[in-house]
Amino acid sequence: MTTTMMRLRQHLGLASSPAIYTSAIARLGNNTAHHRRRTTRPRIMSSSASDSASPAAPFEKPRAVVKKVLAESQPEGQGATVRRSIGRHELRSLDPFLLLDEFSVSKPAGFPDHPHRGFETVTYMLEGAFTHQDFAGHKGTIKTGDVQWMTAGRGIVHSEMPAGDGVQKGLQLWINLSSKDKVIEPRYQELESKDISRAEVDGVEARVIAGEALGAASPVYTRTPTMYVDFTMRPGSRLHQPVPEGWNAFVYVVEGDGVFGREKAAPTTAHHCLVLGPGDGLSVWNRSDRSLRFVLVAGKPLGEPVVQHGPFVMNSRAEIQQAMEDYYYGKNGFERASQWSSSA
Ligand code: FJE
Ligand code: FE
Repeated sequence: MTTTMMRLRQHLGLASSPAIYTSAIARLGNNTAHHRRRTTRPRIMSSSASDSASPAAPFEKPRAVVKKVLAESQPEGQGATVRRSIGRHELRSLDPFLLLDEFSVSKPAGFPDHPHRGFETVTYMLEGAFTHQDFAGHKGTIKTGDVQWMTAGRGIVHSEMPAGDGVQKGLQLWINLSSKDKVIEPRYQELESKDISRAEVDGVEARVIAGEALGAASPVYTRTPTMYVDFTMRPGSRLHQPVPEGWNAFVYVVEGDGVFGREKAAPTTAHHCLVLGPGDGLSVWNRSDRSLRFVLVAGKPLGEPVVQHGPFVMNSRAEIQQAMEDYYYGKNGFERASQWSSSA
């Protein structure tokens, strides 16, 4: 069977093996959601964990946790395991976010050749290394603490495979693109760990992947306005972090346990995703005796219809049909797809 044939069969759900695309479509499902447009009033406020003169939270409208979801492990890719939070049944999508996977992968498992169109993937390595290769010759390895911000735009075909021995861990976030950005040329923004802006205030460390926190700012350009911060809080510390009003926001706990939103709330442990309600900032307390590590992610909702078919995310069924056809025939951004296969 030719590669193109296999591709079509896979997309139609006819593939025998390897079945990465079929499983993607089956698991990620067809997700049609209509979102109301909202007005957004992003605000940049000065922020400091030492801002503790007043016992009350320094926000007019502190954000509370409105939903808590445990990211349970599930198979994905080829022999890989992910803990999916955003994108799972209970948390279909949180405009503009489509998916958050905490992946944990050892060779020879991984995510072999697959396409993307219409959104961005942000891969943040927590432990170990991953090698990516795409159909345009872009190749690299990201290691612990590094970030790859990939704007798939009109089309990318790539592989993402573990590079080291043992378990390689990280987070992969999918951010939707607005209709006008779904057809742009693909682009990468890569940050090595040492180049990620960081700040430390009163026992709270922030690594800023996008946006700003504790006075540190990220150089990443976010086409869909996004804030993404990795916080580590020492025992006994607290944090008051502004989050732009009108943006959808969530927390994913990586390690330890913490109290989020309300001082009297029950602590949340690792692998839980917390959806935050409306407001202008988030307060967090670490009352445990070990470090708390979590990511805080917020984004300006696009307010556009979302039609998802596995690794293609567009605004309508017709556009999904077009994406599958383009991928199959190698058109409109997928020209190199038919010739290429990764060396991994
Ligand atoms: C996949 C489409 C995909 N979660 N976490 C379909 F894009 C993928 C995929 C990933 C992925 C990759 C990494 Cl490095 C981390 C991920 C899904 O590549 F697995 C399917 N089935
Ligand atoms: Fe991918």
